[in-house]
Amino acid sequence: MTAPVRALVFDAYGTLFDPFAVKTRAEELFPGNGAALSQLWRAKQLEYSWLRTLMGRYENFWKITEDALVFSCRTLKLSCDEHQRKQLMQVYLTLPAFPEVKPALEKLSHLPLSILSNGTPEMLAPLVAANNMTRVFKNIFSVDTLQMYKPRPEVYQHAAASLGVPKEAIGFVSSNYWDIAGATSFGFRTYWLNRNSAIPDELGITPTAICSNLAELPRALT
Ligand code: LAC
Repeated sequence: MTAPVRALVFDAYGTLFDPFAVKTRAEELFPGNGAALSQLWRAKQLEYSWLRTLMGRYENFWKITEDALVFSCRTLKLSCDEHQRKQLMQVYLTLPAFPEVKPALEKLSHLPLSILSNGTPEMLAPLVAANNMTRVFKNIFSVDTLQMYKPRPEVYQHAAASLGVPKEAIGFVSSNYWDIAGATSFGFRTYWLNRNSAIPDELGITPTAICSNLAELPRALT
């Protein structure tokens, strides 16, 4: 029989908070390009996290997010001055939570809830505060402590060791399949939030359960 989940750890961007909310501001600044910019920006941000981890050349998530924005604007031939860049970066500090997130977390509050994110503490604290969730989370773990990004196993190990709970009793929740793959490979129980009916990557790794959004998680845990 599998042990019950004793703690829950959540990814932040894409799982709790919507990084594509930058699209509105991007569209205001660059009409007709909001969708393309927000998608390329997010894809490059993640690519830079993996590349820098592979090369052993860590820069924090704020820096690589800004670098990814510069690259994306140049690729799309958008002349983005420093003021516009700052405006877009600021949106990252106030991204909205997905609508079902807060009520679902309330239903899960009998368990210790933590965040484990690529974001720096300086990015995550205002984001959680902007969504009135400061008291919801027992811990906010950042990869910045380790200077390497997910899906390195050390990152998931850091959360498990800090919680003092065996990894097989920790439920890890992410909408990012690559993150779910890393957490499953490490040994967490994993819950993939597949909000957009995405196709799972062919990595030979299967999550413990799949939910279409966070509202389904309480049932998936029973
Ligand atoms: C995070 C990103 C990768 O919060 O979604 O870690």
